[in-house]
Amino acid sequence: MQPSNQPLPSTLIVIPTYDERDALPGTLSRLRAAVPEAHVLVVDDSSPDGTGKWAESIAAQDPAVHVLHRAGKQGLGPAYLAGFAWGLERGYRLLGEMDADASHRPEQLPGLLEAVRRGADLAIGSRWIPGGAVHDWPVHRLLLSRGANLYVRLLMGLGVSDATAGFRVFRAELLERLVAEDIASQGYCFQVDMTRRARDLGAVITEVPIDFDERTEGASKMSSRIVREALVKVTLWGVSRRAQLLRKALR
Ligand SMILES: Nc1nc2c(ncn2[C@@H]2O[C@H](COP(=O)(O)OP(=O)(O)OP(=O)(O)O)[C@@H](O)[C@H]2O)c(=O)[nH]1
Ligand SMILES: [Mg+2]
Repeated sequence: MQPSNQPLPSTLIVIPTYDERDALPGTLSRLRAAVPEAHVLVVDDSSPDGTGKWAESIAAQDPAVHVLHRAGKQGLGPAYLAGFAWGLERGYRLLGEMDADASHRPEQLPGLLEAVRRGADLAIGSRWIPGGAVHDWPVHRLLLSRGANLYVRLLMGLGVSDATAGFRVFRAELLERLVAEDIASQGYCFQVDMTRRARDLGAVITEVPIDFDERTEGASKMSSRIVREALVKVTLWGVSRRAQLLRKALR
């Protein structure tokens, strides 16, 4: 995609962290180099390994870096919602999200920002469209992600190939409407939840191909609880959507 040469509207990238002391420094410096005009908000859930303290020391030197501390580990969804509310209150017009573990390449963020500047309300960095790729993932993770996305697609018909992706940019107008809703999803399914709600609001959703790298530092926070939550919620959302469509057809 060709850059449009327009100045970037005020942009905030939200990075949720829990015990990412080893991974965050590399991600943050790559992000600041790749998109220097964007501000960054680290949302840390009182990481025992001192991630929040370290981020605070960077924020003290770099006015583009901010830190939001939360009382304890409360899940990805609530961390994102708190970060988005923080950014919307301060008037940022483009709000992005990415993982701390460099699975999302900061150098590919400009492509997502560009998609929103060109008209999308939500740009999703997608592993599962042509041009997208996953590097060095073990087979069980590949199967889990592909299987989850297939399940979401069959059940929910979102029209999105990578509904669980956590590399995204939202236009503030859309995000304002989304955070006003009652979103209780905690883990992976938070991403699916935001996608289905955006779709229901009539948002323009664009997928941009990305490379996804397996984390090389720190440990995954994925758990069987997170997978279970996603399975139950996606099934409920899918069944209730099908019932809605059926009721409409029978009317
Ligand atoms: N603030 C906050 N951040 C979290 C929480 N759980 C996960 N994160 C962060 O969310 C991002 C994604 O978590 P990961 O552990 O990388 O999950 P994942 O990408 O699904 O799993 P891997 O691919 O195995 O790394 C990382 O930046 C984590 O530090 C949480 O409860 N609170
Ligand atoms: Mg990860």
